[in-house]
Amino acid sequence: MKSLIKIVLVLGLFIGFYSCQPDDSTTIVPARPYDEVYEEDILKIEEFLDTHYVTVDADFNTVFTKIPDGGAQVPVSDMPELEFKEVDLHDITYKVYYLKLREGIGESPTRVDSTLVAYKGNTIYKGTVDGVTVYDQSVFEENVNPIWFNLDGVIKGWAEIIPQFKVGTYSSNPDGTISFQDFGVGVVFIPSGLAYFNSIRPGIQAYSNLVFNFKLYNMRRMDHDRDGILSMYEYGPSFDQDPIDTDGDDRPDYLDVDDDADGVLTKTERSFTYLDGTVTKTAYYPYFGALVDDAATPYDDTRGIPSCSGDFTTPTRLRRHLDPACRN
Ligand SMILES: [Ca+2]
Ligand SMILES: [Ca+2]
Ligand SMILES: [Ca+2]
Ligand SMILES: [Ca+2]
Repeated sequence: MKSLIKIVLVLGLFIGFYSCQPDDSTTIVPARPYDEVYEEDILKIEEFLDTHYVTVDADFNTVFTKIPDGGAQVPVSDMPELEFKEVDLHDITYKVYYLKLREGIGESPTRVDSTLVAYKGNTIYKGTVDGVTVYDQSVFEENVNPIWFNLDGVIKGWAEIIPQFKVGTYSSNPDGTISFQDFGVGVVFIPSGLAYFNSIRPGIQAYSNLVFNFKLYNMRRMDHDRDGILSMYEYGPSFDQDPIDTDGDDRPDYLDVDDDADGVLTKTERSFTYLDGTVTKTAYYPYFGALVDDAATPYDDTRGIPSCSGDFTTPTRLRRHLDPACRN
């Protein structure tokens, strides 16, 4: 199904940009052990998935409703769109469930990229009214118009699941609005340990499991340290591990302008000079060389950042900006 959503993009959409940042809390209560809380959280989440069905409208907005006694609705836990990702943190393997309502057709962000997302966040508090179990799905935050988020600055549950989706396409309209099509849409069920845990925030009690319906409209590759190497390449071999820190100064490579601490900026180490006629000019090797040489440039574009020994192509080579042995 092809959905067309028209959205007015206005300046100032950065309002609320940090609203999902975990260090933005107002109050905290004494921390309980993560494993003890997680045991309770995952029970509540799985019970919710077992006892509710979802309706999805034409714009992929979702409503979760408790299945009435004898109801024939399909519980979320039985939907083929339900997937989960295991996330290791706090010496726990968290299970993060998400509904992949539509994957999207474009690129996927990594957890060090920036994303343009519209979302609705609600809690799922379980309680009892007149002896009947109820689930309060209070909405604590909603952005119908998308806003940009750096995935390295949001709660862990987001950073892990948003990259499981892809962006779509977009086009400009004559009236200045932008239409997005075929973007990724999902719902994620985040245990409190991967959200705000013992922090109390507006509309969110301590130890709240959070549910987000999100639409991944667009993304931007980031280069945090502006050394010309995308953060996704500097992060390390796996986003399921901590980022690499070549020189061990507690600043990961993707935030470090001199990754090997040899006193020469990474940006300088990926530069080279070439002759343009009689004029010496400077250019920069990309992390990976181009597949095809561009005949318009006076150098070989298939070369990426070389190793000390002049290997320009082996994908696993130790690139020279990470090898202080190159300098002397
Ligand atoms: Ca960089
Ligand atoms: Ca470092
Ligand atoms: Ca760097
Ligand atoms: Ca260096």
